[in-house]
Amino acid sequence: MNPIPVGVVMGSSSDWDTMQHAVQILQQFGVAHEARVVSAHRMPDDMFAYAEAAAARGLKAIIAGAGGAAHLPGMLAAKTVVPVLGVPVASKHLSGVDSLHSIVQMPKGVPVATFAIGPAGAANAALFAVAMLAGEDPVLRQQLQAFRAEQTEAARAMTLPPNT
Ligand code: RP5
Repeated sequence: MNPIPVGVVMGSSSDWDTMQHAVQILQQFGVAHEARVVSAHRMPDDMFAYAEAAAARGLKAIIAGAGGAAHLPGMLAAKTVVPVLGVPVASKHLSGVDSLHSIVQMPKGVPVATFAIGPAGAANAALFAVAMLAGEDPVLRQQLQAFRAEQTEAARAMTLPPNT
């Protein structure tokens, strides 16, 4: 496998609070990754270069987070056939609904797999990337199954306040 199968990119360092949750999951599963700021509207040439090189570099998935008029995931997807997993970052004025709509409403033909707004979406995008890689990696698949089993046990152990 390529030494770096997953790229995590975001439109601004201000997205890191959200996107770090994707990186944490990749670290937890021992999946090699890179994390970079690649702004669609402030670094359009860099964004195109990143997308154009992605397949040849062996990236298997690109997790892209952005907020507001969040065109980064869609524009990356327009320039590569490497699967793009989009994470809507919560924006100040519209709470990330703008980001979500910008990412999820891709016209037919150029898909972006879109996740929930905020940290849950970032973590789930990384878990999805892990699941993609696990298809050809039995050890990773076992790790993912163990992760799910832990969640199941944690939920079974949940208690409610007495007398409810
Ligand atoms: C987008 O604009 C970024 O993805 C970020 O969510 C938003 C605000 O960026 P900053 O003004 O904080 O750099 O491009």
